[in-house]
Amino acid sequence: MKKYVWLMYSMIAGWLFLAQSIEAQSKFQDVMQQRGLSEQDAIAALKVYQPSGKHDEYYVFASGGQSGQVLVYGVPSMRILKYISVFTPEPWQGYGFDTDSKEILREGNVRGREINWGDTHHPALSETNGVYDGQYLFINDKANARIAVINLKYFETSQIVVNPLFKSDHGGAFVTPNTEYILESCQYAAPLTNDYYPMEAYQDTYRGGVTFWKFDKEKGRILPEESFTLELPPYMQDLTDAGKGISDGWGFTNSFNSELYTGGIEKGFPPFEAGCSRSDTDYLHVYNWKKLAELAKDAKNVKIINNHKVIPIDVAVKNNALFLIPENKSPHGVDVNPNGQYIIVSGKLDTHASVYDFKKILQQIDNKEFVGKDSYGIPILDLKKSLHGQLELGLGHLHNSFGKEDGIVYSSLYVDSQIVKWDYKNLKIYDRVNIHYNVGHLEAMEGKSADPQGKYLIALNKLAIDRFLPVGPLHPQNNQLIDIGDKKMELLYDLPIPLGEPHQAASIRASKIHPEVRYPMGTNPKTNQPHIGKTLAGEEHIVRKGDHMYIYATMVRSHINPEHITVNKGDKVTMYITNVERAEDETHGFTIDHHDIHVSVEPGETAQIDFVADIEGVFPYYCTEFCSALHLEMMGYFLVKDPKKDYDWSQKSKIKNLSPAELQEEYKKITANNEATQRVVDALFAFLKENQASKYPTVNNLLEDAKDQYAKILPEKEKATKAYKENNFENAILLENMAWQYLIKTADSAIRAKDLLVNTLASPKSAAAKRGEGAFKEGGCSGCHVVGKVSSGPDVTGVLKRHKNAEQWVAEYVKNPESKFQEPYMKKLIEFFNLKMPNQNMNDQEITDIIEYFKWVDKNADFF
Ligand code: K7E
Ligand code: CUA
Repeated sequence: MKKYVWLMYSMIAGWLFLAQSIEAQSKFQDVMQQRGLSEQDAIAALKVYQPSGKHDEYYVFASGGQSGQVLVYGVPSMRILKYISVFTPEPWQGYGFDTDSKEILREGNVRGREINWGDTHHPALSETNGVYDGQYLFINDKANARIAVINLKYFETSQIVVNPLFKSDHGGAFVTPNTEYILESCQYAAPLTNDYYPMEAYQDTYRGGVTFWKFDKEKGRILPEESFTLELPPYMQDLTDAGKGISDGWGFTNSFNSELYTGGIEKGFPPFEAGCSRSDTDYLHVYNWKKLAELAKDAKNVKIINNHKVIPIDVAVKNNALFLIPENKSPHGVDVNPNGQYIIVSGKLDTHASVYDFKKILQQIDNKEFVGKDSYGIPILDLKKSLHGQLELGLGHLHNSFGKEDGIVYSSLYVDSQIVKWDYKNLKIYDRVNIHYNVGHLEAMEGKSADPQGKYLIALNKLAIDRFLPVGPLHPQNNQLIDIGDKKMELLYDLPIPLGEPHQAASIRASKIHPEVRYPMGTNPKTNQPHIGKTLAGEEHIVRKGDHMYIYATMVRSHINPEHITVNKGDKVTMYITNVERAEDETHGFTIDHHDIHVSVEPGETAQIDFVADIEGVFPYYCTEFCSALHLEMMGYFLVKDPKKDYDWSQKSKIKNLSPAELQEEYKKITANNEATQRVVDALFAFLKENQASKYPTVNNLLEDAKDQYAKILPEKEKATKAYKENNFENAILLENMAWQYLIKTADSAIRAKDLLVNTLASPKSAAAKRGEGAFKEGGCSGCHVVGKVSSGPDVTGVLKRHKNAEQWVAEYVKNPESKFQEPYMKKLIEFFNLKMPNQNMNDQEITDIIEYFKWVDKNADFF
């Protein structure tokens, strides 16, 4: 049995037949029965369930389809973690509502037109030597031919580039092995200029192509001025992949209209779908991007269209940088295998997958061995001579993703609604699994990198039909998790995607992603640079320059500074808001009512909003994240007055004043209350100091935050005392009240720091337990037993709870294992693990110590 399934079995086994777990066993079966779960369901549940607080092993970045966003979820739990806003405004994150993110969104304007959505298809992770490096994510917008860059340090979109030539794209984003270039191939051919040409001019003036966007990893930016495009015939280029390993330097793009068909259903012509699939073959485009990049440097090799360098077809051909190979009719995905030798083209309209061998392709190119030229003069290689082989997989083969073992690939069958596991070297099918329903892309973990991880696979299904509670005619899509860790694939879990059609996903080990938890104080997250409006606590101010008001504001639990902003009707308003928190996850949101404004300000971030105060009135503004117990009080007033008007009002209502004696009474009450709170805070600080909280960065951030708040108490108290001495009891009370607020904020952060610290620190081991741990490890026990895990022997956690008179039982067992082998429970264990525990010749002291160690393990079981 493979390790994974076996581990699950042993966990279930733990429930089912470990001694003294009869109660648990019946509980387990009760739940299964009540919920109508089969044993297979229960195993699947155990494989995906993550207990609260446990993190997933993989990140999956799925395109958000028509939402123009990127979806982030964890595997195996399939818990959704984030929607990254890319081509579409997203109010929670303030994307498209604050000035800096609007700037990025507006970089994506096409020919001056604001575009506020995208059709995202293919996310790609940045690579170093063909392996994912966890730094950047790229994604295309098919509808408007754009590429976006997402910085994985902050999970924020940092750049959008518009293709200057293509009207739509599909073969993007795909990266070269060191992310030198991001490849974007055209989909629907059109004139590369922005001019009109009639459909009859299709063959002469419509073109496709591949754009090579130069990427600067240091800066995290695409450099449009160093980017270029290879012109291609109007064959409707589809998907693309960059070569790697032995095919590094080359790129591959398939297509589906070698017929150059132009449709015209309304004129009585057969529709596109018929005309584009008439011929038996289409073309796989093969090009040498390294050579093209060299060519693009010389002005004589390029023509400039829309301010962008284009290498014409004939220049590429003359320089032996562009070739065609026939491929079975109307194929779809093209995927280069991990070492770069094989290129798999999916059949789509043909039941066969075609495996091309790059060595064979290169040999023909080197020998100038061509079967002819297409009508644009591009040399054509022989299909048979280029193929390693073909294999019949089934109907509607769309995409491929590589497994961990050499030669293993998983493919999606759209029409058959299946995933097939097969061997592209030996051309053999190993397994099939039915999915629900109509799968497009699929993603085995890191399955498109040079270092695939296998283990899990996501099927990105188009249809969900009956999978979920009905929500009207528009259904969610369905991403299904499949266990591929064993010989047989096994469907585990359904994740409804209520957002758009997530064509493709890219996955990566969680250990490779290192996002920041806060910004350096005053950062503009869109540029990663200090913001011009950076404002620290104490620096808040408002300045007028002509009719332009500049507001430098801060947010911190639980106030916004300033709290009153008065402007004239018609004033331009620029507001800079800095979240001066240092604590993790202390985000504040900001809105001014009736102004279509919302920003999210993360700790350390400075956000900017710009608007015109064009309506008169009183507009509350407030924090939109429930950030502390005093969150509702985190507000202020934006007042817009008309300078031409007189505002007439007189004070009629009066607040009833308290007598001095009553005020003094209230003052006493609040100071007594503050002293009591102070004692709580002192105890918290003492605990944190005693347990060296400052040694743990995350705990320390919270502690620093608590200290920040704490430092504000004394000045308030001094002012309060002074006011009291001056018999200004009213103010003294207000100031003590402010001191109390800071005490509460201090306590809030300190309590969180304490909880975290307690969780971080398991209880210390006694001397005996320490010796026991040594004996356990050196005595050979750890060869079979791993604390917190079933390995080749059972988990020792809980061993003292599993047996009657457990300490004595364990002592006897370690001393003389043989003596217990006949016990029914032990018989089962031996049968299950297929192992008998050997006698390690421990002495009595060692055995006593080991039992002490086990006690410590049990006590701290939560930390393992
Ligand atoms: Cu097959 Cu756009 Cu990659 Cu959808 S594409 S499925
Ligand atoms: Cu800040 Cu609510």
